[in-house]
Amino acid sequence: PLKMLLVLVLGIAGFFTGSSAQAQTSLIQNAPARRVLSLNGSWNYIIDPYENGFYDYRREAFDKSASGKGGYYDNQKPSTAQEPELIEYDFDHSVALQIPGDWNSQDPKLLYYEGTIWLKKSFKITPTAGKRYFLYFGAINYESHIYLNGKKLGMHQGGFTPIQYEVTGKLNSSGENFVVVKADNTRHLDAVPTINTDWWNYGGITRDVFIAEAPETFIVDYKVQLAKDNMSQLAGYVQLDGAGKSGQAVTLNIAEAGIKQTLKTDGEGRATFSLPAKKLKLWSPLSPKLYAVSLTNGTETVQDKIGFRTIQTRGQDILLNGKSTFLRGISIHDENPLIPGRARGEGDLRMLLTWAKELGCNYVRLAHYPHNETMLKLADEMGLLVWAEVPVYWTIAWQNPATYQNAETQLSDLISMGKNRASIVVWSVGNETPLGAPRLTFMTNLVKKARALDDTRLIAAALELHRTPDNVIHVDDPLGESLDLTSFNEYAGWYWGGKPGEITKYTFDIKYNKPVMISEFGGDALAGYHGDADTRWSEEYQEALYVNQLKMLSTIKGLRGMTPWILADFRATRRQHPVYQNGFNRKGLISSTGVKKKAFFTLQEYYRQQAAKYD
Ligand code: GCB
Repeated sequence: PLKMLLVLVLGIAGFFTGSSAQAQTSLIQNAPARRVLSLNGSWNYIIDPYENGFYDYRREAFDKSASGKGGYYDNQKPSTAQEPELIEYDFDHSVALQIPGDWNSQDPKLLYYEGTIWLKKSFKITPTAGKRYFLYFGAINYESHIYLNGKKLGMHQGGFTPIQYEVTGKLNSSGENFVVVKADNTRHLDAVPTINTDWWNYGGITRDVFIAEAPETFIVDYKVQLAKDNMSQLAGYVQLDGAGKSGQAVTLNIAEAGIKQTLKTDGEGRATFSLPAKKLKLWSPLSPKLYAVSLTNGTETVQDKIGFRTIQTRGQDILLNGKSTFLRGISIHDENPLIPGRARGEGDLRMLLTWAKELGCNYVRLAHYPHNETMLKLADEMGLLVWAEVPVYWTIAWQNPATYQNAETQLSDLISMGKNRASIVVWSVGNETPLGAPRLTFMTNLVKKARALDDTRLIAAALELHRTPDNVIHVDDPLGESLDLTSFNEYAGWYWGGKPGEITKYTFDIKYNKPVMISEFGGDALAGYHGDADTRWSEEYQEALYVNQLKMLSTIKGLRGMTPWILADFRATRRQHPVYQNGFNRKGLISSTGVKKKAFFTLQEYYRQQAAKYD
């Protein structure tokens, strides 16, 4: 009975935290590459801190009332009758936000806003009989209620993963349609992330929005990758959705590799495959070879560009395509420091990765939450390995089953979105989570989930360390047992350990015989502020910190990579120093005006040497 109760509780929790009440088609693989109508652009908005557009004056939700009407999602207009109704909002005469884009960076009065904003977009589409339609949002932070033509599609929680609703039969055949989103970025103790983070709580529709069209039975999902640790075997599956999904022929074609195979779906609409692929040119940062891959199901063809590589560990080595490698990385937030605000699309994202390439990187840590799907594709194209992460950050509500379910859903959606990207080599299940039994259970379950969903990549988490008076840094978090890498954040010379010149006295005691990857180190510097190596906030201090960190870290035998914190300055409310910070975490190697600080060149030189050794 206890077990049954647990199942029930988890079931209910899933119901409340999941995408929506309606049964969901799994996320459409490579959705942006389907036949789409973009809904990017101007969206009219209404700021609604009291949620007047959602609750009536007795605080009953309009969308739970018998008629389901009364909320702003009705997008009502005054009638032309003699005595028009009172309507106290009007989207069409309201100002607009540009989507994709957070609201904080588009209107000064919204910089610190946390709460509800309603967004509305009218659009024309004439649905074709026999086609299916899906409304797709790359991300909305944090909780969203989505309505099409006044009818609710669902509710979603989680600010960094795609949201998708089938709208077949719900589009007006007249062609005139509107979608209304209630986006609410209020922070909650039991949410993922929780109320306390070191990044800005950007709200709104921060990634692309579109309607995707598909045939009645269509290719909803696929995985085309190398088999685990096998450089000459392709393995994966194709999944159809729709009434005709079973017993269908689907053709996988990788013309350049001479691969053409017709697969037959089973009763569940799934065809798994395992094929020899002898002469593939493997993907690597030095040679980011992508193959045009197409999947054809009747009249439907889905195209992708996919790279093939293996990643594994052997003792303390990280093997990329069987060869030992050193991960020359940098941590990155999904933020364009020049706006400053969430990166809004390919241009912003390409700028960030171009900076990483200039630094000499072959690797990036996309912290601390899932980044834009476009970012993952650019990493494939530009030749950068990726650490991808979920926002299980600091003090999560470890004991709350709904919180776990939420984290697991975000992890599953991330893996679903990224599984065909050769660039992604690490799934990270969290960052700097405090030791304790409930946390260990929570995190271990996420590790198991990640492995069950994808056994071809490495699993990691950014751990913490502790020190003893003999100047030894110990890394022995029990979670490390189940991870493939030993990764930890280490802030000697900034939060502890004295001045940069003093930190080389530390030595390391690392429990696990696994590759060591320093997931963070660094310190703030205000670009253009100069002093000596002991003057905190100066470029010289940060430079000395990097010089001595690299010296200290080189004593770690199993050191196989690092992602210092961080590529560029970013907004953070914790960073209040009025002279040096001004609401920015200044640990960037590049300033919020795009200027490279001295430490950029220190790390660049070190990476030049590492590349000479390993590449
Ligand atoms: C950390 C966190 C990161 C912070 C950074 C800092 O350990 O993982 O999110 O921004 O330190 O600057 O303190």
